[in-house]
Amino acid sequence: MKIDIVSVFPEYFEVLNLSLLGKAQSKGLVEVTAHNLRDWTHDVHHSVDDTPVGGGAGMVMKPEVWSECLDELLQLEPAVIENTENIEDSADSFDTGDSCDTADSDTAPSSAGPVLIFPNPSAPLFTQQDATELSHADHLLFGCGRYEGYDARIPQYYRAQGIDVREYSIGDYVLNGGEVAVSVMLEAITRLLPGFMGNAASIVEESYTGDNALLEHRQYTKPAEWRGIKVPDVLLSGNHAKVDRFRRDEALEKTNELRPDLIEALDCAKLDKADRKTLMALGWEVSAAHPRKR
Ligand code: 6GU
Repeated sequence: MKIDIVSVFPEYFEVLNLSLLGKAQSKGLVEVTAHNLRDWTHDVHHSVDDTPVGGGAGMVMKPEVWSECLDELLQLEPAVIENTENIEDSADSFDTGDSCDTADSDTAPSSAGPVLIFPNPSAPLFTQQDATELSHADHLLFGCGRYEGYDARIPQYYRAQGIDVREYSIGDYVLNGGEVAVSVMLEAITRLLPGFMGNAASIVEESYTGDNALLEHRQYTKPAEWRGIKVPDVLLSGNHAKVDRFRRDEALEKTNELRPDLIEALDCAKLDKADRKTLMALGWEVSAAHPRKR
């Protein structure tokens, strides 16, 4: 997988040479290059931003600098779009991020060509499903915005050129720029690459993975008693079926308490009898397609 990152702080991404991603790079699994957006400026001040049209605080990243950079990295010729004003002006043109919620999206490559990704706090949330989908791409290009953001015509233009363009937020809080968000997304994506992690099974069992995503059960290691606190007896019983059931119930209980939205999203057809019993005891109705709170 080839990964390009464009930022006004490319040094920020030197951390990617450490740890697992560094190892994956030396193994040849991924090739990460961080570019400085200012390398595509022509003025003496190397300016990448300008004041917002329509007024307001802060600065907005200019489309011309980004397009010279992105054209080069995507190997596209400059073009002029037919139309122009307001093609994205209607409310229903916003990308809700739902377009890829198909059943087989876990395995389907997201697209044959490159995927262009802009971190944006006003975009759909980046999820495990997005990470899985993007882990199948062969070229990812991240564009880090700074200041108040980037000119909205940049994603619009590259979409019109047939590029798969995504905008994602990583959570409901404000960061100074896209750099941290990109490193979060990159870690979530690259750890899913075949050969990246030693133990592939540990990926499958994690939270937010698979068709029936639940928060994970608690974990314990030895000793069986530490500072007066015992590990639950059933985990020491050697009875695998009982251990599995205990962990599954704990996952259901924890998810019920902390993330009832994940319970509501479960597919009842994929729940076993014991799952249903536990959910019913927690106050859920499980006879429809998805659980509903009684
Ligand atoms: Cl993707 N960017 C910025 N600047 N802030 C964020 C974010 C992204 N996601 C959450 N907050």
